[in-house]
Amino acid sequence: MGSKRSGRREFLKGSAALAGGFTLGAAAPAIGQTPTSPAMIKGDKNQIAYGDRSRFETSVRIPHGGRPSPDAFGLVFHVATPLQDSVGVITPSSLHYVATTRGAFIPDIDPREHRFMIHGMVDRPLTFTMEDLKRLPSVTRPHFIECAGNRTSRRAKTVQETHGMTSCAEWTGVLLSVLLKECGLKGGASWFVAEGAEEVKGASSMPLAKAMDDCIVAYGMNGEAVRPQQGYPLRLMVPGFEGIFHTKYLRRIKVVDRYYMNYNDYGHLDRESKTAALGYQIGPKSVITFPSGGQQLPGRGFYEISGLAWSGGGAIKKVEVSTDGGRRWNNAEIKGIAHRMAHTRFSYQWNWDGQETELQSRCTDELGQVQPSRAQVAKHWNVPLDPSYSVPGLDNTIQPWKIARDGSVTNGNA
Ligand SMILES: Nc1nc2c(c(=O)[nH]1)N[C@H]1C(S)=C(S)[C@@H](COP(=O)(O)O)O[C@H]1N2
Ligand SMILES: [Mo]
Repeated sequence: MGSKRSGRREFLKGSAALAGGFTLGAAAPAIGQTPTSPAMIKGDKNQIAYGDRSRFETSVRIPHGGRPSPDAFGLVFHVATPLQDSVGVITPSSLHYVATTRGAFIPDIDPREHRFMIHGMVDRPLTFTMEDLKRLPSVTRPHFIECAGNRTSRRAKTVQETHGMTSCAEWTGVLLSVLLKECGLKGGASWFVAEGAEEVKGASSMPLAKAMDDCIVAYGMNGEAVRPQQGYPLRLMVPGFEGIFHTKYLRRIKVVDRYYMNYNDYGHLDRESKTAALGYQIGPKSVITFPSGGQQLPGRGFYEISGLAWSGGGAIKKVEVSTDGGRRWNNAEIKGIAHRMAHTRFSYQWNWDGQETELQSRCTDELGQVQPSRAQVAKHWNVPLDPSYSVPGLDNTIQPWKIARDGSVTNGNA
């Protein structure tokens, strides 16, 4: 496949290998042609007050799993992020995936009225206003969220359909540990229950050790207030835990001494307190976003393969890419800083020879956990290899993308 990592100079020299006949480093306009001036975007008050993207950029979220959102009654169901068009690691707030347990109306909360209470096994139950919270020491950290609904599918055609139920934003707020220390924990306190303000409430049980480690009571997202669909005015961030635990519209945390069965916990991943907590953390996972399903390569030649990797176990340490269906693995380049429990962008320089092949990526996190193949996971759980069988728990298996000779890219699990 000749897909050894090529240096930049070598790549420029070999530009004859580029697809479509374009050349790099020779950007002068053809003789007699000067670049034309574009039409103007007319000044618009609203656009100036709160900016829009170019009308030529049309990437949007789509309903996940085929259920319309909003539905005929205005209920919001799951919608997925267009990862195929993503660059870098931050998902724009307007494209962040949305998941509501059982469908919900997005509550319209006045932040001046909102209260957040911590009670239960504490010395001093406390109620915070948004103003109170904003006076306290804050943290700002990039973190991904991922819904358990992000799983292998034969029907899915694009990376938006296979992996669009994960996004990464920069979150700002107060560490939950700071607030809990302010309340004072009673002896025997070992779990906590977080609850949202809307009808569905999104209540979940979580180990108190996680609360004292890195949970954030977040009011900020990507440089502004958390968006209503993401939990305005306040949400809980539980870095690396499955999406359902990141309680939106956070209004109450009760400190308790055991696992409580809530709406979210009931019938979810695991009903046993001992094993439930072990299933909360998302395993090492990665996916190639370009080239990915539904895209079309214009011809053989050079491509920068690009993708995202993340893990509930901490920072991504290594990403490998295979351009021959998993036979040989090559180290990918990690772009920028690999933050803990955050999407991490990787790339691999590839010369496509025009032959049919399959692309895959796999990552390793700072704990040394390696992303498994579908075959490994099927063997572990003793389920059929056929990807139409769902694996128990969270699914972090390797996603294969098939490249046909005509350059079309399709789901390797189909
Ligand atoms: N209050 C409340 N919190 C909630 C939910 C909800 O329906 N209500 N959905 C959960 C689920 S299933 C997921 S995957 C994440 C999704 O967060 P997002 O919608 O900001 O992407 O929020 C979780 N927190
Ligand atoms: Mo979810």
